[in-house]
Amino acid sequence: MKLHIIGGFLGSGKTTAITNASKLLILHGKKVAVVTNDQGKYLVDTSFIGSYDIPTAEVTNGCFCCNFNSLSDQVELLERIIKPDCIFAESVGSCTDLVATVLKPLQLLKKELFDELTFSVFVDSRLLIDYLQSKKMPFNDEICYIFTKQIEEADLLVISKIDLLSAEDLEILQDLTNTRFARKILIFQNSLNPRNIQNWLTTLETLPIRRRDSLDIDYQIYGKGEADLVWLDEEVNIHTEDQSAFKVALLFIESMVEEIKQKQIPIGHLKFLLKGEEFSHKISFTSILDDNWKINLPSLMVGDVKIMVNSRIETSPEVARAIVRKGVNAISRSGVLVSESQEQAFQPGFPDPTHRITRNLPCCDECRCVKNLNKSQIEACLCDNKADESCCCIF
Ligand SMILES: Nc1nc2c(ncn2[C@@H]2O[C@H](COP(=O)(O)OP(=O)(O)OP(=O)(O)O)[C@@H](O)[C@H]2O)c(=O)[nH]1
Ligand SMILES: [Mg+2]
Repeated sequence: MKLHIIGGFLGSGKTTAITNASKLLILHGKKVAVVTNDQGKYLVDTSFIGSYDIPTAEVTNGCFCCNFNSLSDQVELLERIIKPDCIFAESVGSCTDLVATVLKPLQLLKKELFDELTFSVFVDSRLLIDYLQSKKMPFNDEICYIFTKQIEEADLLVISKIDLLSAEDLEILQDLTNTRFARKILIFQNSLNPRNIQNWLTTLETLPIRRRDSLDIDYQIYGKGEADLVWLDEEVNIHTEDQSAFKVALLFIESMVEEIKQKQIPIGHLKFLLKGEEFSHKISFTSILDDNWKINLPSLMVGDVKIMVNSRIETSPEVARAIVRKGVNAISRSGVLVSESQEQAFQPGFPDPTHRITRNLPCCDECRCVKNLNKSQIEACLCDNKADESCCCIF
């Protein structure tokens, strides 16, 4: 089984790429499963991926690194029940230092779980071009620190949403990234395009073996950046007498978004899943707001809609709660029955990884010669300590 760990900033396109890759693999007769992960309890991503009948498991209430055992338990569970050819595991978008806290511990302590372990980091091309051109970023310095550290530890950097860049900007970005990230493998991707998704999957199949370096990272800055992005979880049920519940749900979203805009609160990711008996729609807002978000939505005539809200915005839990109140008040009128449940708004705790491995792993753990790699694959291994006597792959 191949285990693909997917990191990268909030809203960078991880779930979109995983879902579309899973659909493609299933079409080709493969068995796939996904592990989702977030700070709260009720995850939009799990419901969204599950709506395509892709088997999922969750690591909730914290990131993979602080819940390493839960991650490995979920992978084991999926392996036992589904026997997938591959598992995608999507980490929290505000999480970094995954090489030291997830990849290396998996390689050292759980190597029996998988045959191959890959690591992709996603980044929104529009944020990346601003960052590389030293333009003002939409978040505070500590949050930007997480963004840069995620990019730094990537061995495969997937530069997503290139369809939203002009041809000229794409060319500039390609030049900038080729110079700045000469040692990384780069993919420029529109995750809505199956050919681009196939290219990512092919790259994952053929990644060269290389040593992964743990980050040199300041956890005080990282912890502050993580805490500054408040987590909000909410479920709103709307019932209308006149089949207008979908329209009312859009009004609720619009009101929340307008309030966030007015207060100039930076958005990491604000996502809504609208569910009814026969439909499920995900609506996302990221740091670069799309004012035309309603254009491609259907106008459904239904009496009941359940809205799941997950958000990471740069504000306090009190302000986040007040924004939801505003949304609820905007739709509360006669003929509309609104009920809420599961509201949670909090600042994520300080990152406290289960394991943190900073040293280089012995060659056999890096290049997995224990799994009978052939001679040329082992020779291609870039490990410093290939000649370590404790290593089983010396010739
Ligand atoms: N046009 C375009 N939109 C994309 C692409 N990739 C993702 N999106 C959109 O970007 C938004 C965020 O995508 P997600 O896949 O949910 O992002 P994520 O990284 O999983 O976000 P978190 O789980 O919150 O960290 C959604 O509206 C997607 O439809 C892309 O390549 N092109
Ligand atoms: Mg996601």
